[in-house]
Amino acid sequence: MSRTHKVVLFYPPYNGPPLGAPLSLLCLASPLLEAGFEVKLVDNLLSPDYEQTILREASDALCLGISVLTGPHIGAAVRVSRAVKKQHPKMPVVFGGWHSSLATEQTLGEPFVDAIVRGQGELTLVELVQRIADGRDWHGVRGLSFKDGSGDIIHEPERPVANINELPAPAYHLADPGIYAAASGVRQLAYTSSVGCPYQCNYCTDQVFYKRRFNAYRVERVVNELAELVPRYDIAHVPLFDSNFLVDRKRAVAIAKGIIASGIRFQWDFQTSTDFLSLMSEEDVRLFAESGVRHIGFGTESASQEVLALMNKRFQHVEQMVETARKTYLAGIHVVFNIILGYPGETEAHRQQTFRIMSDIAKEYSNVSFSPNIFTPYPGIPIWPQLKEMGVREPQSLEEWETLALGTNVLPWLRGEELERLQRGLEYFLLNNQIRKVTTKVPWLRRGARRLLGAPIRWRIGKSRYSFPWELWLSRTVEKVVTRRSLLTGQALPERTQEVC
Ligand code: B12
Ligand code: SF4
Repeated sequence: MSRTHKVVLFYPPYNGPPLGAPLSLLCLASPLLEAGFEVKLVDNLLSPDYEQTILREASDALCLGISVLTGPHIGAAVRVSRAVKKQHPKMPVVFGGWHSSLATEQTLGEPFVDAIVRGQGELTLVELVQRIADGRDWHGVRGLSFKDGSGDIIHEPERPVANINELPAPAYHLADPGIYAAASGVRQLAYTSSVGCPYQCNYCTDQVFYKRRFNAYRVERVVNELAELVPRYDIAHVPLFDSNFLVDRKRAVAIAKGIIASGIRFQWDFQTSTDFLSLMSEEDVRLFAESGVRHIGFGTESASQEVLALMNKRFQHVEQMVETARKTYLAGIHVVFNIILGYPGETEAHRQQTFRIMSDIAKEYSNVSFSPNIFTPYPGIPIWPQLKEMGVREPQSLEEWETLALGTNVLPWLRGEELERLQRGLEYFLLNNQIRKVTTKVPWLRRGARRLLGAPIRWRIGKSRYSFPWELWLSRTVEKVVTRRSLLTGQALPERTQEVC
């Protein structure tokens, strides 16, 4: 039996906006605290010298747990694990989270990783830590993969996904929202009201973790927790991390009504699919706005029904995108349609169709913005077998996955001229939407500028003619001048240059 009770949990730095304290670690901390362990949370925002902090804290800890997403997380996770192993060779290093759960064998092949908690981590980690504290071996811990004494890799059977209502609330008290506010400028608190999505999109791994089961907190729990947390930490904004918030529309509306009835005011946002929102009444969508929803993200991905079928997104139709745009417009909610470009099987004609239809939607409904990305295959996505047949090389080591940033082009069908045409088309699509947004805000510019700039751009997109791109050169020059002026004067950039489009 060990005399120490401390567990160190580390959230590595990533590329992206600070979204509040890492929810994964706060969820993992709660059952550990309930079981009597002490938890030291290390996040680079709270501890910029995270490596030194971890080395110091690890000297009297039971184990180090690290949360790992594919991409930049991996670099710091590897560096810190190596340093810990060098200084404290007996200290178990446990990886968890999406990347290690989806590329378990490869990750565990690294000498500095002792165990991986696969999937939902709360119950598995507490059982493992208990075993470490008691000096017992790790065989039989469901959901765990580990190296035994002889270095063999053991995969214990899966642990069934727990009903999240039976799990304790995240340990928000471990992370001061004030420090995150200093980094992001907003007092925000990340919250998950559900996990799991019933769909099986071919590029998404939600199904691997949560088995297509929508597993959600009851309405009262969500409303009571938010009504307690928001004033306690003086929170202005709550981003929901649910995979698809509107799977149970009745529950979602009841949450909005509960928030209104609580009298607590804050902004919140969520992500979902257009098939669900388009089925809601205008009145219910307005209720979201009234309860504080300012923004909703949608994985629309393409406006070509053929590409949507290739993605196994047959549940989604263009009419639903239009209906979603209309209802959110009436409610005054800003929406972002994510777009995936370069998906295997997508042709230039499909792409043009997407640009055209999406532009038409944004023309009609000014609350719509777009976030386009080039298809990036992450570990464990269902389409990997076909991708390999098409010549996509799967990264062969943990560190190779680190450089797989979003949009990195590793797609054999999207090279050279084809890729250049895609990028040009995308730039024109974004420029067209930016012009529309700017000219809508300045009425006297509206007709003239749209005719002068918008018409040739629409022609180019429609015909896929991208030679001598003078409009792009002009826009880049304007952007440079505005950015330079902002750097010189310290004035904030105008909204339009910061937006995606
Ligand atoms: C919020 C979020 C982010 C945020 C997280 C920031 C923050 N401060 O929390 C940021 C911006 C970093 C992010 C980035 C990316 N993300 Co993201 N993200 C999410 C999202 C919406 C929620 C994650 C979350 O907090 N969930 C709630 C917590 C409680 O769950 P959890 O994190 O899964 O943690 C549980 C388990 O994983 C496990 N666990 C996690 N860590 C650990 C550690 C240990 C030691 C143990 C034992 C267990 C364990 O236990 C936890 C409790 O059950 C998920 C989708 C989803 N619904 O989960 C996608 C998701 C995780 N992201 C995804 C992707 C694709 C990305 C990006 C690669 C995409 C991109 N835009 O570049 C980047 C990668 C990082 C980068 N670019 O630097 C994929 C997974 C990809 C992958 N293979 O890693 C997901 C699943 C979306 C999807 N359906 O495809 N993301
Ligand atoms: S709808 Fe979204 S969360 Fe659900 S499977 Fe598709 S991409 Fe994943």
